Amino acid sequence: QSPYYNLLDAINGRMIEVYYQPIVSLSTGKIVGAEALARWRQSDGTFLSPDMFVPLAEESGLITRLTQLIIEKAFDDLGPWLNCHPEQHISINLYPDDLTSPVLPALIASRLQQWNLSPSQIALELTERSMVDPKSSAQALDAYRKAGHAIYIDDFGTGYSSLSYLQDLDVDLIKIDKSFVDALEFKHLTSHIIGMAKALDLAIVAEGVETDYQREWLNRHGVQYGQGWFYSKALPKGDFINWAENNL
Ligand code: G
Ligand code: G
Ligand code: MN
Ligand code: NA
Repeated sequence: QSPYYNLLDAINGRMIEVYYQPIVSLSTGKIVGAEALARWRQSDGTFLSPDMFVPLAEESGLITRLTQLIIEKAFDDLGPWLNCHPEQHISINLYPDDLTSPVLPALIASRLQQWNLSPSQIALELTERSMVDPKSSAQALDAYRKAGHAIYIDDFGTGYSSLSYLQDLDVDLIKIDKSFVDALEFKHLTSHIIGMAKALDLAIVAEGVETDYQREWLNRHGVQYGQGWFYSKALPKGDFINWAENNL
């Protein structure tokens, strides 16, 4: 069977699972939300990383069905927990094709209503790649923002697009890519990214925080939030709720 049909079967069979990686305040260590991350469990029990199947989903036109499944599972998993914690949010990764789908905003709105949640409890992550053609994204992003969702720019600093989209589009937050957090020789560049975000009044999440040194440096330089193995890996629903309840 071809990889396409394997993926189609996995989506139809709802065999893609969602893990949640906490996003925390760097100054207090307390949880502010989580990112939903797809995991494809194979028949031998191992997980296939999204890097292996999201590109296939994009090329083969399955991405929006995958995103829809992730959104449905995220609400099934964490709807009750989000209802108990109105200040917490979940961020969902969207790809360029997702932005033209009328299905996704309707799905999010109906699930928010079902669980009596605020739109601010769902944030949307877009990679800089989605900003290569800002005009085609602008309408969808505006609609999501008007509906009350925050827009995050994912993998910030690794894209190929001009940064002018930051002026033109209403973005709320940038996620500084892990490569900047990893590499000490990029410190100079990283402090400029932080300065630019501040000038544009954007909040910042640092990705891939693995050490207390990184946490301390980022916090001292004004980065508000972090995500990474220093705090927690992405966790399945039960383990995530457990972690979150201990870090509220
Ligand atoms: O899960 P992992 O840590 O390996 O994530 C790798 C990348 O795959 C993430 O940075 C994210 O951009 C992408 N990714 C993870 N989950 C999803 C998802 O549910 N949908 C989409 N479109 N991309 C995802
Ligand atoms: O594409 P996106 O950056 O949204 O997803 C985050 C990715 O980075 C996930 O695949 C996640 O498993 C991975 N990740 C998150 N935190 C860490 C970390 O501290 N160290 C490493 N090596 N990878 C991480
Ligand atoms: Mn992401
Ligand atoms: Na990222």
